[in-house]
Amino acid sequence: MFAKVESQSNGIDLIKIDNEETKIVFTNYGARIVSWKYDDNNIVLGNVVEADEFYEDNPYNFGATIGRYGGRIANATFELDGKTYVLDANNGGHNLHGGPKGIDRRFFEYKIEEQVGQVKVIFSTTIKSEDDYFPGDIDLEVIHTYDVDHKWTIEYKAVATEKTLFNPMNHVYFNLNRDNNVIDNHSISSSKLDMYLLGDDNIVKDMKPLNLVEVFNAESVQFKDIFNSESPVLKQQMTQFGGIDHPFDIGGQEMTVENKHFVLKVYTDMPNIVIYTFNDTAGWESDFNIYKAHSGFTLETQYLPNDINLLGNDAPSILEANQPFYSKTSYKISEK
Ligand code: G6D
Repeated sequence: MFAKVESQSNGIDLIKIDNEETKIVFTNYGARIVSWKYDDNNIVLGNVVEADEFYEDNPYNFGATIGRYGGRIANATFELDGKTYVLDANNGGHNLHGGPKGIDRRFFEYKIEEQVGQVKVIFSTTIKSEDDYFPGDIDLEVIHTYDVDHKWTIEYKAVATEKTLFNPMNHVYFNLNRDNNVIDNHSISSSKLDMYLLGDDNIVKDMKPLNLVEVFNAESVQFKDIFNSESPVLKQQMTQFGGIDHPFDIGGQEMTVENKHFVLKVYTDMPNIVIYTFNDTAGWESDFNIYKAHSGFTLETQYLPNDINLLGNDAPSILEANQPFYSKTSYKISEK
């Protein structure tokens, strides 16, 4: 395995890692994954940056590191230790993806370590309170590791100067279809498939998720079964949001997504996974926008979005000052 770096004229570096039948590309712009290929099959979306041209500022956050808080914070406000914090509202009235100055659009420092059987790219940056209005600054390392087993691992290491919220994630979109057709034929399985329902504006309604294993009486569920379900609750949610944009409790640390060609395993120490089936693809006027609804799906490992307003002092995203934060998620691709 080896890595090579290609620098573009605009400050974007492409870090290309070759592992024979699979190849993966990261960039310093948003510490993103840019491309992941199994032979000539694209596993992830958004690889237009492969050409030596500006990475179009797309609203979908392809492959970007998102933070300091990945999901929505309702009404862009929260209370911590009796103090109210008001954030930028960049999604309706809500704060999404860490706000307009989230880390997805910044250039990270990085170094590459080539080790036996794996390559590590260690990205680092500092998130400043003055940029996003959360309390405290955070020193952050995002470590992307690719190994001989075709496994991509993301580790987050962080320390904050003050008690704050921290809930990072990666916004990669997958599509395992060789023809890149819509992902309706993919199935998901896990020891639990509990789906948190959304109220208006994509905010989690309550702490009572819908058990999909029970709804479908099956441990493996295809996306199209969810999209077309006759269950009144699911039908309402699918009609309102055009597909899945929901947090899941997967009941453990492992989830599988597959189609007839590939198996994608996700391993995470985060309690929730937000699955977004790319429901709204029309909002970006660009020649690069070749996407139709359900062209891909995300597996955003994180704490429950808006946990601070749902759970208050018990919100797991609360990070104490000077306490090291660590989290790890891996995605492993294999051919059937
Ligand atoms: C996130 O949950 C959100 C979606 O609603 C949004 O449209 C997307 O990012 C771009 O997954």
